[in-house]
Amino acid sequence: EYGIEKPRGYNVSFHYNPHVEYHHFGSSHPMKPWRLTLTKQLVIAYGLEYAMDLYEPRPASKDELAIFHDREYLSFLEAITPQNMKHHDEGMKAYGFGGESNDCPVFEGLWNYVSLYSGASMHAAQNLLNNQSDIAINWSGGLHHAKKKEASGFCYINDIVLAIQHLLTQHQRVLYIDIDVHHGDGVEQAFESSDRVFTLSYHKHGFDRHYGYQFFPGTGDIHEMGPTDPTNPGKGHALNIPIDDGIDDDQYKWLFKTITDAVVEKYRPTAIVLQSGADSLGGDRLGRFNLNIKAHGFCVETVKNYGRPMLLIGGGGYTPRNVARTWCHETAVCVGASLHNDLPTHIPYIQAFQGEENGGGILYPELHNRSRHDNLNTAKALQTLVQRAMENLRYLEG
Ligand code: ZLS
Ligand code: CA
Ligand code: ZN
Repeated sequence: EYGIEKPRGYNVSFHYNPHVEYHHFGSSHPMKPWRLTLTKQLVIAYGLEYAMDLYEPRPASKDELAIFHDREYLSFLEAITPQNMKHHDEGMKAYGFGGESNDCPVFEGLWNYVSLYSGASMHAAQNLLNNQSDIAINWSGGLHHAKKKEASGFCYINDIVLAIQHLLTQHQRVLYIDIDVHHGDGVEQAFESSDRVFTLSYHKHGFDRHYGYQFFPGTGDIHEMGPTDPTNPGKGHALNIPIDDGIDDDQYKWLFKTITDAVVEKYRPTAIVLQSGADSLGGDRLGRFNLNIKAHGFCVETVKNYGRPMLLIGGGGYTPRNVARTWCHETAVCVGASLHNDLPTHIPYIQAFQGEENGGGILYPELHNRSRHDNLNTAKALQTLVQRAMENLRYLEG
Protein backbone atom coordinates (compact mmCIF):
# COMPACT_ATOMS: atom_id res chain seq x y z
CA GLU A 1 0.00 0.00 0.00
CA TYR A 2 2.87 2.38 0.71
CA GLY A 3 4.93 1.34 -2.24
CA ILE A 4 7.11 -0.83 -0.08
CA GLU A 5 8.07 -3.94 -1.95
CA LYS A 6 8.04 -7.34 -0.39
CA PRO A 7 11.60 -8.52 0.23
CA ARG A 8 12.81 -10.49 -2.75
CA GLY A 9 11.77 -14.02 -1.92
CA TYR A 10 9.75 -16.82 -3.35
CA ASN A 11 6.33 -18.11 -2.36
CA VAL A 12 6.91 -21.77 -1.62
CA SER A 13 4.21 -24.39 -1.14
CA PHE A 14 4.58 -27.89 0.27
CA HIS A 15 2.13 -30.52 -0.95
CA TYR A 16 2.00 -33.62 1.14
CA ASN A 17 -0.59 -36.15 2.22
CA PRO A 18 0.81 -38.08 5.23
CA HIS A 19 -1.16 -41.21 4.31
CA VAL A 20 1.51 -42.10 1.69
CA GLU A 21 3.94 -42.94 4.49
CA TYR A 22 2.07 -45.98 5.67
CA HIS A 23 2.51 -48.05 2.50
CA HIS A 24 5.07 -50.84 2.29
CA PHE A 25 6.59 -52.34 -0.87
CA GLY A 26 7.83 -55.31 1.20
CA SER A 27 10.61 -55.60 3.75
CA SER A 28 13.46 -56.35 1.29
CA HIS A 29 12.35 -53.73 -1.23
CA PRO A 30 14.65 -50.69 -1.44
CA MET A 31 11.79 -48.17 -1.88
CA LYS A 32 10.74 -47.08 1.61
CA PRO A 33 7.83 -44.62 1.76
CA TRP A 34 8.68 -43.94 5.44
CA ARG A 35 11.68 -41.88 4.23
CA LEU A 36 8.95 -39.26 3.72
CA THR A 37 8.12 -39.40 7.44
CA LEU A 38 11.77 -38.68 8.23
CA THR A 39 11.83 -35.85 5.70
CA LYS A 40 8.73 -34.23 7.12
CA GLN A 41 10.06 -34.56 10.68
CA LEU A 42 13.27 -32.77 9.75
CA VAL A 43 11.40 -30.03 7.88
CA ILE A 44 9.22 -29.44 10.95
CA ALA A 45 12.11 -29.66 13.44
CA TYR A 46 13.93 -26.89 11.57
CA GLY A 47 10.76 -24.77 11.56
CA LEU A 48 10.59 -24.64 7.75
CA GLU A 49 6.84 -25.21 7.81
CA TYR A 50 6.40 -21.56 8.87
CA ALA A 51 8.14 -20.34 5.75
CA MET A 52 5.81 -22.17 3.32
CA ASP A 53 2.14 -22.75 2.55
CA LEU A 54 1.26 -26.30 3.54
CA TYR A 55 -1.34 -28.33 1.68
CA GLU A 56 -2.76 -31.80 2.24
CA PRO A 57 -3.96 -32.68 -1.27
CA ARG A 58 -6.71 -35.22 -1.91
CA PRO A 59 -5.88 -38.37 -3.88
CA ALA A 60 -6.12 -38.03 -7.67
CA SER A 61 -9.23 -39.54 -9.25
CA LYS A 62 -9.17 -42.26 -11.88
CA ASP A 63 -10.35 -39.73 -14.47
CA GLU A 64 -7.44 -37.48 -13.63
CA LEU A 65 -4.95 -40.35 -13.98
CA ALA A 66 -6.58 -41.29 -17.31
CA ILE A 67 -5.36 -38.01 -18.82
CA PHE A 68 -2.11 -39.90 -19.41
CA HIS A 69 -2.67 -43.55 -18.49
CA ASP A 70 -4.61 -46.28 -20.26
CA ARG A 71 -8.03 -46.94 -18.66
CA GLU A 72 -7.69 -50.71 -18.70
CA TYR A 73 -4.31 -50.42 -17.01
CA LEU A 74 -5.84 -48.16 -14.37
CA SER A 75 -8.72 -50.61 -13.76
CA PHE A 76 -6.18 -53.37 -13.27
CA LEU A 77 -4.12 -51.23 -10.89
CA GLU A 78 -7.25 -50.35 -8.95
CA ALA A 79 -8.43 -53.96 -8.66
CA ILE A 80 -5.21 -55.88 -8.03
CA THR A 81 -4.45 -57.00 -4.45
CA PRO A 82 -1.90 -59.37 -2.90
CA GLN A 83 -4.84 -61.77 -2.37
CA ASN A 84 -6.25 -61.84 -5.93
CA MET A 85 -3.02 -61.43 -7.95
CA LYS A 86 -2.51 -65.18 -8.42
CA HIS A 87 -5.67 -65.18 -10.58
CA HIS A 88 -4.33 -62.41 -12.81
CA ASP A 89 -1.16 -63.88 -14.30
CA GLU A 90 -1.63 -62.43 -17.82
CA GLY A 91 -2.46 -58.93 -16.55
CA MET A 92 0.49 -59.04 -14.16
CA LYS A 93 2.91 -59.86 -17.00
CA ALA A 94 1.36 -57.47 -19.51
CA TYR A 95 1.45 -54.53 -17.13
CA GLY A 96 4.93 -55.05 -15.65
CA PHE A 97 4.00 -56.29 -12.16
CA GLY A 98 5.70 -58.89 -10.05
CA GLY A 99 7.85 -60.96 -12.37
CA GLU A 100 11.27 -62.32 -11.65
CA SER A 101 12.81 -59.03 -10.47
CA ASN A 102 9.72 -57.90 -8.53
CA ASP A 103 10.69 -54.26 -8.93
CA CYS A 104 6.97 -53.41 -8.93
CA PRO A 105 5.29 -55.60 -6.31
CA VAL A 106 1.56 -55.67 -5.65
CA PHE A 107 1.07 -54.51 -2.06
CA GLU A 108 -1.78 -53.60 0.27
CA GLY A 109 -3.21 -50.16 -0.56
CA LEU A 110 -1.32 -49.82 -3.87
CA TRP A 111 -4.12 -47.82 -5.56
CA ASN A 112 -4.36 -45.47 -2.60
CA TYR A 113 -0.59 -44.96 -2.62
CA VAL A 114 -0.41 -44.07 -6.32
CA SER A 115 -3.46 -41.75 -6.12
CA LEU A 116 -1.93 -39.90 -3.18
CA TYR A 117 1.47 -39.15 -4.70
CA SER A 118 -0.13 -38.26 -8.05
CA GLY A 119 -2.74 -36.02 -6.44
CA ALA A 120 0.05 -34.12 -4.70
CA SER A 121 1.98 -33.47 -7.96
CA MET A 122 -1.17 -32.33 -9.75
CA HIS A 123 -2.11 -30.04 -6.89
CA ALA A 124 1.40 -28.59 -6.85
CA ALA A 125 1.15 -27.89 -10.61
CA GLN A 126 -2.24 -26.25 -10.04
CA ASN A 127 -0.71 -23.91 -7.46
CA LEU A 128 1.87 -22.77 -9.99
CA LEU A 129 -0.87 -22.18 -12.58
CA ASN A 130 -2.87 -20.06 -10.10
CA ASN A 131 0.25 -18.06 -9.26
CA GLN A 132 -0.28 -19.07 -5.64
CA SER A 133 3.29 -20.36 -5.53
CA ASP A 134 6.56 -19.64 -7.29
CA ILE A 135 7.93 -22.99 -6.13
CA ALA A 136 5.70 -25.98 -5.36
CA ILE A 137 7.20 -29.05 -3.67
CA ASN A 138 6.01 -32.69 -3.61
CA TRP A 139 8.63 -35.01 -2.14
CA SER A 140 6.32 -38.03 -2.49
CA GLY A 141 6.26 -37.81 -6.31
CA GLY A 142 8.84 -38.06 -9.08
CA LEU A 143 8.07 -41.60 -10.29
CA HIS A 144 9.66 -41.15 -13.69
CA HIS A 145 9.74 -44.73 -15.08
CA ALA A 146 5.97 -45.40 -15.25
CA LYS A 147 4.60 -45.75 -18.80
CA LYS A 148 1.10 -45.21 -20.23
CA LYS A 149 0.19 -48.83 -19.55
CA GLU A 150 3.13 -50.33 -17.74
CA ALA A 151 4.62 -50.23 -14.28
CA SER A 152 8.43 -50.06 -14.27
CA GLY A 153 11.27 -49.54 -11.80
CA PHE A 154 9.19 -48.98 -8.62
CA CYS A 155 6.88 -46.60 -10.54
CA TYR A 156 3.20 -47.35 -11.28
CA ILE A 157 1.73 -43.96 -12.19
CA ASN A 158 3.77 -41.21 -13.79
CA ASP A 159 2.85 -38.21 -11.65
CA ILE A 160 5.45 -36.10 -13.48
CA VAL A 161 3.80 -36.58 -16.87
CA LEU A 162 0.42 -35.74 -15.34
CA ALA A 163 1.79 -32.57 -13.72
CA ILE A 164 3.53 -31.45 -16.94
CA GLN A 165 0.34 -32.06 -18.94
CA HIS A 166 -1.42 -29.79 -16.48
CA LEU A 167 1.27 -27.09 -16.81
CA LEU A 168 0.93 -27.29 -20.61
CA THR A 169 -2.64 -25.94 -20.35
CA GLN A 170 -1.07 -22.51 -19.72
CA HIS A 171 2.62 -22.82 -20.53
CA GLN A 172 4.02 -22.92 -24.04
CA ARG A 173 7.36 -24.56 -23.11
CA VAL A 174 8.06 -26.72 -20.06
CA LEU A 175 11.58 -27.87 -19.20
CA TYR A 176 11.91 -31.16 -17.32
CA ILE A 177 15.19 -31.76 -15.47
CA ASP A 178 15.99 -35.08 -13.77
CA ILE A 179 18.91 -35.56 -11.35
CA ASP A 180 17.87 -39.02 -10.11
CA VAL A 181 20.75 -41.48 -10.75
CA HIS A 182 18.43 -43.35 -13.15
CA HIS A 183 17.39 -42.20 -16.63
CA GLY A 184 14.00 -40.42 -16.68
CA ASP A 185 12.77 -42.66 -19.51
CA GLY A 186 9.00 -42.52 -18.83
CA VAL A 187 8.83 -38.73 -19.00
CA GLU A 188 11.07 -38.58 -22.06
CA GLN A 189 8.95 -41.17 -23.86
CA ALA A 190 5.61 -39.53 -22.97
CA PHE A 191 6.64 -36.25 -24.60
CA GLU A 192 8.92 -37.59 -27.32
CA SER A 193 6.78 -36.15 -30.11
CA SER A 194 6.29 -32.72 -28.57
CA ASP A 195 8.39 -29.58 -28.89
CA ARG A 196 6.53 -28.07 -25.93
CA VAL A 197 8.42 -30.21 -23.42
CA PHE A 198 12.20 -30.51 -23.32
CA THR A 199 13.51 -33.38 -21.18
CA LEU A 200 17.01 -33.30 -19.67
CA SER A 201 18.22 -36.26 -17.59
CA TYR A 202 21.54 -36.76 -15.81
CA HIS A 203 22.14 -40.42 -14.91
CA LYS A 204 24.46 -43.37 -14.53
CA HIS A 205 24.62 -45.20 -17.84
CA GLY A 206 26.39 -48.27 -19.08
CA PHE A 207 27.56 -51.61 -17.82
CA ASP A 208 27.36 -51.92 -14.06
CA ARG A 209 30.23 -53.63 -12.28
CA HIS A 210 28.13 -54.30 -9.20
CA TYR A 211 25.16 -55.89 -10.99
CA GLY A 212 26.99 -57.46 -13.91
CA TYR A 213 24.54 -55.98 -16.47
CA GLN A 214 23.39 -52.62 -17.83
CA PHE A 215 22.42 -50.11 -15.16
CA PHE A 216 18.63 -49.68 -15.07
CA PRO A 217 16.78 -48.87 -17.31
CA GLY A 218 19.59 -49.12 -19.89
CA THR A 219 18.47 -46.16 -22.04
CA GLY A 220 19.74 -42.57 -22.01
CA ASP A 221 22.84 -42.59 -24.17
CA ILE A 222 24.15 -39.15 -25.24
CA HIS A 223 23.03 -39.91 -28.81
CA GLU A 224 19.39 -40.43 -27.77
CA MET A 225 17.79 -37.05 -28.45
CA GLY A 226 14.19 -37.96 -29.19
CA PRO A 227 12.77 -39.08 -32.54
CA THR A 228 15.11 -39.12 -35.55
CA ASP A 229 12.37 -38.37 -38.12
CA PRO A 230 13.01 -34.75 -39.19
CA THR A 231 9.27 -34.07 -39.56
CA ASN A 232 8.64 -34.98 -35.91
CA PRO A 233 8.41 -31.80 -33.80
CA GLY A 234 9.92 -33.63 -30.83
CA LYS A 235 13.23 -34.16 -32.62
CA GLY A 236 16.11 -32.77 -30.56
CA HIS A 237 13.89 -32.05 -27.56
CA ALA A 238 15.49 -34.65 -25.28
CA LEU A 239 19.00 -34.41 -23.88
CA ASN A 240 20.65 -37.27 -22.02
CA ILE A 241 23.79 -36.94 -19.95
CA PRO A 242 25.26 -40.40 -19.27
CA ILE A 243 27.70 -40.42 -16.35
CA ASP A 244 30.02 -43.11 -14.99
CA ASP A 245 30.44 -44.33 -11.38
CA GLY A 246 31.81 -42.14 -8.62
CA ILE A 247 31.31 -38.61 -10.00
CA ASP A 248 32.25 -36.05 -7.33
CA ASP A 249 30.71 -32.76 -6.20
CA ASP A 250 32.80 -30.37 -8.29
CA GLN A 251 32.48 -32.42 -11.46
CA TYR A 252 28.71 -32.78 -11.12
CA LYS A 253 28.14 -29.12 -10.27
CA TRP A 254 30.17 -28.03 -13.29
CA LEU A 255 28.40 -30.50 -15.59
CA PHE A 256 24.95 -29.57 -14.29
CA LYS A 257 25.43 -25.82 -14.44
CA THR A 258 27.17 -25.72 -17.81
CA ILE A 259 24.60 -27.90 -19.55
CA THR A 260 21.43 -26.75 -17.78
CA ASP A 261 22.31 -23.05 -18.28
CA ALA A 262 22.72 -23.71 -21.99
CA VAL A 263 19.39 -25.55 -22.22
CA VAL A 264 17.52 -22.79 -20.40
CA GLU A 265 19.11 -20.12 -22.55
CA LYS A 266 18.26 -21.92 -25.80
CA TYR A 267 14.85 -23.39 -24.94
CA ARG A 268 13.51 -20.45 -22.87
CA PRO A 269 11.06 -22.50 -20.79
CA THR A 270 8.17 -20.70 -19.10
CA ALA A 271 7.99 -23.34 -16.34
CA ILE A 272 10.48 -25.89 -14.99
CA VAL A 273 9.91 -29.28 -13.36
CA LEU A 274 12.87 -30.64 -11.36
CA GLN A 275 12.92 -34.29 -10.32
CA SER A 276 15.38 -34.33 -7.43
CA GLY A 277 15.90 -38.05 -6.90
CA ALA A 278 18.28 -38.52 -3.95
CA ASP A 279 19.83 -41.78 -5.19
CA SER A 280 22.57 -39.69 -6.84
CA LEU A 281 24.05 -39.13 -3.35
CA GLY A 282 27.18 -40.88 -2.13
CA GLY A 283 26.38 -43.93 -0.02
CA ASP A 284 23.02 -44.60 -1.67
CA ARG A 285 21.98 -48.25 -1.60
CA LEU A 286 21.29 -48.35 -5.36
CA GLY A 287 23.22 -45.36 -6.70
CA ARG A 288 26.79 -45.16 -7.99
CA PHE A 289 27.62 -41.46 -7.56
CA ASN A 290 29.54 -39.70 -4.78
CA LEU A 291 27.56 -36.49 -4.31
CA ASN A 292 27.24 -34.72 -0.99
CA ILE A 293 24.01 -33.10 0.15
CA LYS A 294 25.06 -29.54 -0.70
CA ALA A 295 26.18 -30.47 -4.22
CA HIS A 296 22.79 -32.10 -4.83
CA GLY A 297 21.14 -28.99 -3.38
CA PHE A 298 23.25 -26.82 -5.70
CA CYS A 299 21.12 -28.15 -8.57
CA VAL A 300 17.94 -27.00 -6.82
CA GLU A 301 19.49 -23.60 -6.13
CA THR A 302 20.62 -23.25 -9.74
CA VAL A 303 17.14 -24.03 -11.06
CA LYS A 304 15.48 -21.76 -8.50
CA ASN A 305 17.69 -18.89 -9.70
CA TYR A 306 16.30 -19.14 -13.24
CA GLY A 307 13.28 -17.45 -11.68
CA ARG A 308 10.63 -19.49 -13.53
CA PRO A 309 7.65 -21.21 -11.87
CA MET A 310 9.18 -24.40 -10.53
CA LEU A 311 7.75 -27.76 -9.55
CA LEU A 312 10.16 -29.63 -7.30
CA ILE A 313 9.51 -33.34 -6.84
CA GLY A 314 11.25 -36.33 -5.23
CA GLY A 315 12.04 -39.65 -6.87
CA GLY A 316 14.60 -42.28 -5.92
CA GLY A 317 16.67 -42.30 -2.75
CA TYR A 318 17.43 -45.53 -0.91
CA THR A 319 19.34 -44.54 2.21
CA PRO A 320 16.39 -42.99 4.06
CA ARG A 321 18.26 -40.79 6.58
CA ASN A 322 20.24 -39.14 3.76
CA VAL A 323 17.14 -38.75 1.60
CA ALA A 324 15.51 -36.89 4.49
CA ARG A 325 18.61 -34.73 5.06
CA THR A 326 18.81 -33.82 1.37
CA TRP A 327 15.14 -32.99 0.86
CA CYS A 328 15.08 -30.98 4.09
CA HIS A 329 18.12 -29.02 2.90
CA GLU A 330 16.51 -28.47 -0.50
CA THR A 331 13.28 -27.27 1.11
CA ALA A 332 15.43 -24.73 2.97
CA VAL A 333 17.14 -23.71 -0.29
CA CYS A 334 13.70 -22.97 -1.76
CA VAL A 335 12.59 -20.74 1.12
CA GLY A 336 16.04 -19.11 1.29
CA ALA A 337 16.99 -20.39 4.76
CA SER A 338 20.31 -21.80 5.93
CA LEU A 339 20.21 -24.59 8.50
CA HIS A 340 22.40 -25.43 11.48
CA ASN A 341 24.53 -28.52 11.00
CA ASP A 342 23.55 -29.79 14.46
CA LEU A 343 20.21 -31.52 14.14
CA PRO A 344 17.49 -30.18 16.42
CA THR A 345 17.29 -32.49 19.43
CA HIS A 346 13.49 -32.75 19.50
CA ILE A 347 12.99 -34.84 16.34
CA PRO A 348 10.64 -37.80 16.92
CA TYR A 349 12.80 -40.11 14.78
CA ILE A 350 16.15 -38.76 15.98
CA GLN A 351 17.51 -42.28 16.45
CA ALA A 352 17.49 -42.68 12.66
CA PHE A 353 20.16 -39.95 12.49
CA GLN A 354 22.32 -41.16 15.35
CA GLY A 355 24.85 -43.93 15.74
CA GLU A 356 26.26 -43.57 12.23
CA GLU A 357 30.03 -44.02 11.96
CA ASN A 358 30.03 -40.44 10.73
CA GLY A 359 27.12 -38.08 10.45
CA GLY A 360 25.46 -38.98 13.75
CA GLY A 361 23.41 -36.00 14.94
CA ILE A 362 24.34 -33.73 12.03
CA LEU A 363 22.58 -32.57 8.89
CA TYR A 364 25.55 -32.48 6.51
CA PRO A 365 27.74 -35.57 6.98
CA GLU A 366 30.49 -36.22 4.43
CA LEU A 367 28.81 -38.84 2.28
CA HIS A 368 31.66 -39.48 -0.14
CA ASN A 369 33.93 -40.72 2.69
CA ARG A 370 31.63 -43.65 3.10
CA SER A 371 31.34 -44.47 -0.56
CA ARG A 372 32.51 -47.65 -2.23
CA HIS A 373 32.69 -46.14 -5.70
CA ASP A 374 35.92 -45.14 -7.39
CA ASN A 375 35.60 -42.11 -9.63
CA LEU A 376 35.66 -43.41 -13.22
CA ASN A 377 34.94 -39.96 -14.72
CA THR A 378 38.06 -38.31 -16.10
CA ALA A 379 38.19 -34.56 -16.75
CA LYS A 380 38.67 -35.35 -20.42
CA ALA A 381 35.62 -37.61 -20.62
CA LEU A 382 33.44 -34.95 -18.98
CA GLN A 383 34.72 -32.27 -21.36
CA THR A 384 33.83 -34.48 -24.32
CA LEU A 385 30.41 -35.07 -22.79
CA VAL A 386 29.73 -31.33 -22.45
CA GLN A 387 30.92 -30.77 -26.00
CA ARG A 388 28.55 -33.46 -27.31
CA ALA A 389 25.69 -32.02 -25.27
CA MET A 390 26.30 -28.59 -26.81
CA GLU A 391 26.32 -30.13 -30.28
CA ASN A 392 23.01 -31.83 -29.53
CA LEU A 393 21.52 -28.48 -28.54
CA ARG A 394 22.14 -27.08 -32.01
CA TYR A 395 18.94 -28.84 -33.11
CA LEU A 396 17.02 -26.28 -31.08
CA GLU A 397 18.14 -23.51 -33.40
CA GLY A 398 16.09 -25.25 -36.09
O1 ZLS B 1 14.62 -44.26 -10.66
O2 ZLS B 1 17.83 -53.40 -12.33
C1 ZLS B 1 16.64 -53.61 -12.37
C2 ZLS B 1 16.03 -54.76 -13.18
C3 ZLS B 1 16.34 -56.08 -12.83
C4 ZLS B 1 15.81 -57.38 -13.32
C5 ZLS B 1 16.65 -58.56 -12.80
N1 ZLS B 1 16.74 -58.58 -11.34
C6 ZLS B 1 17.47 -59.72 -10.82
C7 ZLS B 1 17.32 -57.31 -10.84
C8 ZLS B 1 16.50 -56.14 -11.34
C9 ZLS B 1 17.00 -55.46 -13.91
N2 ZLS B 1 15.78 -52.84 -11.71
C10 ZLS B 1 16.21 -51.73 -10.90
C11 ZLS B 1 15.08 -50.72 -10.83
C12 ZLS B 1 15.53 -49.41 -10.25
C13 ZLS B 1 14.38 -48.44 -10.16
C14 ZLS B 1 14.81 -47.07 -9.72
C15 ZLS B 1 13.64 -46.16 -9.51
C16 ZLS B 1 14.00 -44.68 -9.48
O3 ZLS B 1 14.91 -44.40 -8.44
C17 ZLS B 1 12.74 -43.80 -9.30
C18 ZLS B 1 11.95 -44.03 -8.10
C19 ZLS B 1 16.60 -52.22 -9.56
N3 ZLS B 1 17.71 -51.85 -8.94
C20 ZLS B 1 17.70 -52.49 -7.73
C21 ZLS B 1 16.56 -53.26 -7.68
N4 ZLS B 1 15.90 -53.07 -8.83
C22 ZLS B 1 16.13 -54.12 -6.59
C23 ZLS B 1 16.95 -54.34 -5.50
C24 ZLS B 1 16.51 -55.18 -4.44
C25 ZLS B 1 15.26 -55.76 -4.51
C26 ZLS B 1 14.52 -56.65 -3.58
C27 ZLS B 1 13.10 -56.22 -3.86
C28 ZLS B 1 13.18 -56.32 -5.36
C29 ZLS B 1 13.54 -57.78 -5.47
C30 ZLS B 1 14.48 -58.01 -4.25
C31 ZLS B 1 14.46 -55.54 -5.60
C32 ZLS B 1 14.88 -54.72 -6.64
CA1 CA C 1 18.19 -38.84 -14.06
ZN1 ZN D 1 16.54 -43.63 -9.28
